[in-house]
Amino acid sequence: MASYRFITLAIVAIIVLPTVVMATEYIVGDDKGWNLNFKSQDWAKDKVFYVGDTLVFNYIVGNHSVFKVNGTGFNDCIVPSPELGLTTGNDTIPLKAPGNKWYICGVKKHCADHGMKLAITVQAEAPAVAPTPTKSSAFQITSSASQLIMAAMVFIAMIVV
Ligand SMILES: *[C@@H]1O[C@H](CO)[C@@H](O)[C@H](O)[C@H]1NC(C)=O
Ligand SMILES: *[C@@H]1O[C@H](CO)[C@@H](O)[C@H](O)[C@H]1NC(C)=O
Ligand SMILES: *[C@@H]1O[C@H](CO)[C@@H](O)[C@H](O)[C@H]1NC(C)=O
Ligand SMILES: [Cu+2]
Repeated sequence: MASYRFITLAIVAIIVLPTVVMATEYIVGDDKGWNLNFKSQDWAKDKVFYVGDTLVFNYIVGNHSVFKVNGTGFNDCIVPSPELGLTTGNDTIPLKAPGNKWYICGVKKHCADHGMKLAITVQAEAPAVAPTPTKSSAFQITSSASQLIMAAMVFIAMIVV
């Protein structure tokens, strides 16, 4: 009975986990955090951001801040009014919509003089099963149908257990 329950949980995990694991939390600047001489291009270049991911800006409270701006604000380092800024030192920003996003530091001339600016492009939601160009739509239908059948089997198994 116990092992049956374990198998059921394992099957649930196999179905559910891939969609959960896809959401990534990105620490901006990694170990160095959101700091002077942040190398925006270096940090972002190998990353693909998807809707559902989050950005975390880590820094010493008071030393920096985070403002979401538009492309003009990014290029010209235009800091919006202070109440629009994030200042907790651990600012978590969920990426809710696809498109270009721009963030700058609002402290002194950190944006203009120290490169404290970040531009990223957020892609639409990451597919649970990575699509390949060769996959036919028929296969995709088959694949989602088999997922449905598996989900139904798990549901039945759980009732039985
Ligand atoms: C934070 O700001 C304070 C005051 O300006 C400064 O003394 C300190 O060195 C800064 N810390 C870091 C890690 O930059
Ligand atoms: C960018 O943001 C600034 C300040 O919020 C605003 O005045 C300006 O019109 C915006 N520019 C564009 C192209 O949206
Ligand atoms: C930063 O915030 C996240 C949630 O927004 C939390 O999980 C995490 O523990 C916080 N880290 C610190 C160092 O406060
Ligand atoms: Cu700063």
